[in-house]
Amino acid sequence: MTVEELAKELTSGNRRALAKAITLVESTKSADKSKANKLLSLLQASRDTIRVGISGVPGVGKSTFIESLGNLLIGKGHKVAVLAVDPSSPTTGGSILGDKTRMETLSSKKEAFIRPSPTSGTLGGVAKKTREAMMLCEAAGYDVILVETVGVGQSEFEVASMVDCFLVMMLPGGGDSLQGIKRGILEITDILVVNKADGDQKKLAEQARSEYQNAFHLLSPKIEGVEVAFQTTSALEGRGISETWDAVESFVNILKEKTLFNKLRDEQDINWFKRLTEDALIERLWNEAEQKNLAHDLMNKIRKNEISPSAAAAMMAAKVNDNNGK
Ligand SMILES: Nc1nc2c(ncn2[C@@H]2O[C@H](COP(=O)(O)OP(=O)(O)O)[C@@H](O)[C@H]2O)c(=O)[nH]1
Ligand SMILES: [Mg+2]
Repeated sequence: MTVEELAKELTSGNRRALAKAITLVESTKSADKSKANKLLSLLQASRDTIRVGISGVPGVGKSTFIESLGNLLIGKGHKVAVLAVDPSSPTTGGSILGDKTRMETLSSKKEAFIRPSPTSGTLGGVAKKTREAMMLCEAAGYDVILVETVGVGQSEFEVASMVDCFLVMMLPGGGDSLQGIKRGILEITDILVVNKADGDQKKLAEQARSEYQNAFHLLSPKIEGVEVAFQTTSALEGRGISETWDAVESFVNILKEKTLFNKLRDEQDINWFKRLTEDALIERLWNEAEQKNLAHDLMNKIRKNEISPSAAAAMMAAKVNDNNGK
């Protein structure tokens, strides 16, 4: 299939073409990279979509929540794509594989597309593919993109920087719930959900929610005039899901009213462009033959205390400048 044919199939909503296209952009082969770029240039990704990041520790109920939310959204006439960013399982293809059993009804629906985490190494790599995958899903007509990510390492910050609305799921932790919250997370949260508000834990969940709410009052808002929403849910029993979606929609509507929605996406695109450019330059920096040799020599000298790191860096930079002048 040519890239043009793939683009056409994808735009017509063919899910297999979409899956194939994502595999293409995930590929690290250089022939595939140029095909992938061509494909992306042929596609028109709509901005009339909602991108939601869903984060939380493993076991908090993200996949169960997405199953419930996804079905609700399909009922409302949306087409839903679920992508996973899980740096903790680079070789198994992400925990979402196991999660597919938790998304059984959703994964069987033709209005849903579920994609496990890409297998490529580093987090930056994983998240990079996720941005491209998101665009492909949008070009294929999916208008709600849910990105599931584990609350481990940098992944949630990466995901927060590529979505319109960032939802953080918490367990009903009782009195010490605030200690469990990760540094920096409060600042990137748009909606906070305390899940598993059922059975014995219902009261605890309510209590945790109000504790979080109080803690957030002490912070200046992420966006002026936009308040964080707080919700308790039982993903298992399907309660609070609809209210949570209402909160997402009203968050997005406020962004649009304030003409921040497009600005936010523009900024994200520009930051992404910078990141990709930097990555490409760094790749060249360490891999171009002459520079590689010099770097190797300098590292040996540093080990033997024959040169200081800063002097070595100056020499390296001079070499790069020379090469660029050629
Ligand atoms: N009691 C209760 N259990 C839940 C709820 N949501 C998820 N679970 C259970 O918690 C476990 C982890 O759920 P999962 O969706 O895989 O969590 P994830 O790792 O965050 O994706 C599963 O056994 C779920 O059945 C909930 O709202 N209430
Ligand atoms: Mg999961």
